[in-house]
Amino acid sequence: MTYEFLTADTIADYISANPRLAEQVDVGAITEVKEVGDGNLNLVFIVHDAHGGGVVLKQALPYVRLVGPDWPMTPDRARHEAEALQFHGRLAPALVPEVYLFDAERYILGMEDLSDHRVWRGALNDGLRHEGVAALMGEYVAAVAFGTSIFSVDPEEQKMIAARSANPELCTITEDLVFTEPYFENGRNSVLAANVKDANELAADDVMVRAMGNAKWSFMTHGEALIHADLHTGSVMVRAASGDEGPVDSAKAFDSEFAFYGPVAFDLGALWANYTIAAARATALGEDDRADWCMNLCAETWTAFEATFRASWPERRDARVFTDGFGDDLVARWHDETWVFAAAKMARRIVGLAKTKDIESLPEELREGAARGVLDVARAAVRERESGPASENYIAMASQILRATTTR
Ligand code: SR1
Ligand code: MG
Repeated sequence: MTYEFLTADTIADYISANPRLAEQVDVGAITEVKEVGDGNLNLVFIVHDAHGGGVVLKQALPYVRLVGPDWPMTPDRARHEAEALQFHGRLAPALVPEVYLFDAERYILGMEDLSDHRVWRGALNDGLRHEGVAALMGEYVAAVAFGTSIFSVDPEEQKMIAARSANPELCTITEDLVFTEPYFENGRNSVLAANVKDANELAADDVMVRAMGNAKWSFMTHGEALIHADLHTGSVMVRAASGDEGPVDSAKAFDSEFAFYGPVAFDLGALWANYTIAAARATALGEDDRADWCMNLCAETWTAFEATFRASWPERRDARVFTDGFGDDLVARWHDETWVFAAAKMARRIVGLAKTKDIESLPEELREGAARGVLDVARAAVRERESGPASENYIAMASQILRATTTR
């Protein structure tokens, strides 16, 4: 597959040739072209002009950037991202970046410049508290759950959209890296020597492996909604209303190239997992108060998700068998699945490929306990959800484990 890759030198010409982009940036007054792709897959450029204009250009490479050309990967993922952002943007315009252009020949997405925002994971790692983001992400997941599913879309049309949204290669990454490889080594796992025993115990945990079988089955077969499918804290941009932290006036989910029709709780579990990982970092650093704040994000996301979904429920297209009782069952099922998807997402970020800066940037002596804590929370989550699935139970359980395993 050959197509021309963007470079800092060719960006101005590319913008000039695309009127929708040229509306955002004055090409005659460009002051800065920065390559900022710190994800695992793509090239990302931010372009600024002297008048305060800006645009982001993201180009999918035909391989996984993290690994290189030895791992080929369809650049059609850029179309999935564009189409998901556009659909989600119609449902929750404030909660995703605006898309200006999708170039199907060069797999380039032109979108809103969010330079006045920052990536939430980075802010969390700097010890900052952005208030309200977790609730906004709960609202986003609920808007997607309701608005892209058969509760809002004509069922025949929904099937056509789901077919177009099938994203097999990206789903394979998740099926392998999230659900399988932490338990069946494929040459991509790694941990500190001090955590080898923890990783071996995880892989030998029959209860965990069985839970991962159930979760993977759900991921591979439950086409409930056009989910984001990679909704970690590195896929969220945040902007404080004033200063560096505090209440936010904007939060946006981006990087939705993994989007496909999948289980709603997968996105909720991804958020919970990454809140827990942020809490593990705070605990390791001796910041117990901030760890509690991070863990409480789980409740904020869930509460907002449930309230938003329930508020939409009376508007569903067909209430005949999708009764209020069914709606209650669905919400309860999603809460239960959130625990298990969170467990899957935590374990993979400790043991498998594509780890998190939250844990990896800790000094080794602290990283040992934080990694162990996250793995122990994952193994406890798949067991303890059966004893009472309230978010508060998860928070209490995880906080206690993270404190008990710290090596500070
Ligand atoms: C090979 S891609 C590795 C990971 O990066 C993305 O953010 C997804 O989480 C994926 O699993
Ligand atoms: Mg990503």
